[in-house]
Amino acid sequence: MAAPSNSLFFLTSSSTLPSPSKPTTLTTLSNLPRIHFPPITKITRTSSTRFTCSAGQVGFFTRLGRLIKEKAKSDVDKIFSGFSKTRDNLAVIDELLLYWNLSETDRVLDELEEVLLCSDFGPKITIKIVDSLRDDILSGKLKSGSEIKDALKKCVLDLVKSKSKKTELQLGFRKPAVIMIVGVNGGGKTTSLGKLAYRLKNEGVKILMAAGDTFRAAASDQLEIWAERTGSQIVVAEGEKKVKASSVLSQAVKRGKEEGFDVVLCDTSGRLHTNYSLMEELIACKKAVGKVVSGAPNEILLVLDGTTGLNMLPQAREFNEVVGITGLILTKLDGSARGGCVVSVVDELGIPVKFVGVGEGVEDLQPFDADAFVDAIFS
Ligand SMILES: Nc1nc2c(ncn2[C@@H]2O[C@H](COP(=O)(O)OP(=O)(O)O)[C@@H](O)[C@H]2O)c(=O)[nH]1
Ligand SMILES: [Mg+2]
Repeated sequence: MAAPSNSLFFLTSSSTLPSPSKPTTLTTLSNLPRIHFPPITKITRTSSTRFTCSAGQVGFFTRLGRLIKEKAKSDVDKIFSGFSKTRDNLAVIDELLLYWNLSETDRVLDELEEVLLCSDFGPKITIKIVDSLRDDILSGKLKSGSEIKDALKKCVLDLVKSKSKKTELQLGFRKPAVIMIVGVNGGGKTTSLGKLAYRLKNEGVKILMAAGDTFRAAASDQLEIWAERTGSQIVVAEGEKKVKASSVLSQAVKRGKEEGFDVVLCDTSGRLHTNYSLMEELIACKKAVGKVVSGAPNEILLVLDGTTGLNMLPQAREFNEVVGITGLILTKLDGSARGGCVVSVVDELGIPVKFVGVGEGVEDLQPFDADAFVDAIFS
């Protein structure tokens, strides 16, 4: 059943406010009363990096995806500091290899194995890496500690790159592009959506947010804060009656289409991946947006909490089976010494990591770049 038309609000919280003292008006989807919205903090943008968009531009989304990824290269410092705990953990490898000599190959490789396991590279990847190093050492290809270290880095890089192609956002060619963010509760969906909005806004993209987490009462308030922070507009469910998440998303995408938004960012509710009704809801959401814009959602990004290490694997498999995941966002890697899970998750699932969350700040969602990642974890 469709949601009652008076239960959806379209909040205007854009940075185009005439003056911060004026209350922001609320545009409704129907004949709703006007409410006031607090003044919006303006987000400053550097005009030199702004990506201007005009309707009908050929390859708009392709260029946007590439641009966002290219920016990752200039943000290596963020990646570097974000992975500091993993790097500290892996620094033991340098000590191990400092006084390297051939007669101690077995002991050193055993210790290397332990270090990689502690950083959540996972048993499969760890064995793959260690076996490959052992072969090259015994065949005389690797003769020094520094050669072994370089081979280790190359091995990890090859693993990530071979399974994680298309790390740019794939947004199709129809406006609005629709991105659905899914994952278990507390993983960082809403925060990542907010940070992604910030990144896209900085490129001049017109964003509409959809508060699709209708399960938790406070969820849309949290998203509204992100809408204010990023000067985005948002569609939320309001009122006493429970509104279906799929209705909110479908209304938002309709609105996005009618009003020429470039991207609709859809938040969804989280619960455990084993929760049947959550999975049903996500399937309904996916169908609902696809009915409004053919090919939508263009991206279904699964948010995985990096601190859960290898426990994220069964979660990821379940979500992927049910809704088909197009990319991963690994969050909270700043707080975790287990950055190796990036490698195991990519290897196990063959789904590209598109972004990594390395902090709670608005700029702490970084496009994933395999080279920067390997340099950051093995300094
Ligand atoms: N340190 C850190 N905290 C994060 C990151 N991403 C999200 N969080 C925090 O994780 C908590 C849950 O995030 P939230 O977006 O509400 O998760 P959701 O339930 O999946 O929507 C919040 O306190 C966020 O600030 C990250 O990359 N690093
Ligand atoms: Mg949330």
